[in-house]
Amino acid sequence: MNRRNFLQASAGAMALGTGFLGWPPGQRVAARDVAGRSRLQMPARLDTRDTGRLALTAMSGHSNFLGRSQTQTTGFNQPYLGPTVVMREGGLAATVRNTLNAAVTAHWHGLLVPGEHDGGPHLPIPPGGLWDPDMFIAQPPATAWYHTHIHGQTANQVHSGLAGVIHLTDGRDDQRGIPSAYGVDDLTLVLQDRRFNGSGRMVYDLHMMDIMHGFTGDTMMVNGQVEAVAAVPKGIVRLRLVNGSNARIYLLYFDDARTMHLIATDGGYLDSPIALDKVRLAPGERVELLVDFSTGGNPVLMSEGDPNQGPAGMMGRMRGLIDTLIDRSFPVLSFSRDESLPARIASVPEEIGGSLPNLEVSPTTSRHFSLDMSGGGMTGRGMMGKRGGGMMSGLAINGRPFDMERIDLKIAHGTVERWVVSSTMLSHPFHIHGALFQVIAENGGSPRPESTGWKDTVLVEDQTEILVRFDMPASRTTPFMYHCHILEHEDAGMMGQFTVS
Ligand SMILES: [Cu+2]
Repeated sequence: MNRRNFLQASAGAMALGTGFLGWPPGQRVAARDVAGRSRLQMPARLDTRDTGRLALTAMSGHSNFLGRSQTQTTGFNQPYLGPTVVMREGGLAATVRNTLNAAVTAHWHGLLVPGEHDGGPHLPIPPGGLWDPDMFIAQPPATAWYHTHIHGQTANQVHSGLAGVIHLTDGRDDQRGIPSAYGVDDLTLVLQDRRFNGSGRMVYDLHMMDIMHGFTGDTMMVNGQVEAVAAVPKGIVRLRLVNGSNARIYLLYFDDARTMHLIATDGGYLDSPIALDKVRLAPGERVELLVDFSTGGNPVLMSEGDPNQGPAGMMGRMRGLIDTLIDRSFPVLSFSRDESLPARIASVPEEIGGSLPNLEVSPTTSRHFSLDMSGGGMTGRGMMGKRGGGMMSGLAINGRPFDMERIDLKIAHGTVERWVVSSTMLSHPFHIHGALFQVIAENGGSPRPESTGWKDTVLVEDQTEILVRFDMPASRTTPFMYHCHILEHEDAGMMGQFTVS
């Protein structure tokens, strides 16, 4: 098949498979038409700073996402998703109860805590059970999140709603000159894409291609709301974006091309803002952006299509060509400027004062990680193997699918290691528990702006080189994980575990 034929064949396939290949025209939101749509709500806010205590309960409930029918969902302290937990440095006594009829965990994604407090797959909370880690938080301010992490069940449990956001703060944002009024000029935005059936019920129905490519939907939700409009003051607004999708990779931009000033990545603040036209956000990653809404109309935050989806995703380098043929972009969130909201901050500060990683101090050990989709891909024998529920046993790291009983690495406490992570076929967001890292190189070049700060998750397109600092201990009984944050890939075996001692 020559290139011309391939493009024609792909275009045909993409036009047919709108469910995951394109964005149905009916889903498009007119840029200026925000009247009559509901206002975006923030998650409830749970402030632990005075009490030093955090109480979460995993529960089931019903959610009516499209206003037509109920979906049975799960959440922490509410029917879907969980509260935004505000915390500061110091002691935090957490209590997590599970009222569901399946085991769950509470993994603190982005918090630097020991393995026994990490909430990984070795810390299941049984139905009716309780987990009460007595934690100590000591790290710079950051937007982190929490979600369930039962091996083999993470994808469907997170999809069902077991996730929430964490604001780790030092109370000094006024001095930094950045917005901090929750839900006014400091917006928390959990991005998730979902599918709905004909009666308006949210469905998680995995087909083989969903495991291969990761599950994506054709309907965008922000904080569990469909087509809501975010009201913003006519000034500088801080957007804390969390990619809580199972698999979708966003490339975000405003429809009127307004600048996004990147001020924080996974691990916290940058030293100074970076002005960007587009921001990429892979599953598990967080960014904080400052956006100036003092001028212009009611802009729409847009995303380009997911590079991993459809035939284009399998063809790697051909993606760009496909995107020139088919516009796969879609609206993520509409904004409406509201004169009644106080615009407290009028300009983007020149400095934020965060610390950039500098780990280039002759690391002791180099390791290579290959994120494998072995077995010959779509036609290979790995696809329908006997393990992993009969699907996709070919997903592995360095040829080995995840095994709860096997410790893959033993890492010396307090060291810095050089990890080289490579992907073939698809791009994979690589997450490490219990550590922050510095991205040294991406695809043979300098890291992209979104990768310049402290990170705990990075999208590996081809090859990514990172320096990782291991400051938190983890024992054999509660090791840390490293894995692909496409949740279907993680569940299917693209994960490993390590001790730090
Ligand atoms: Cu993956």
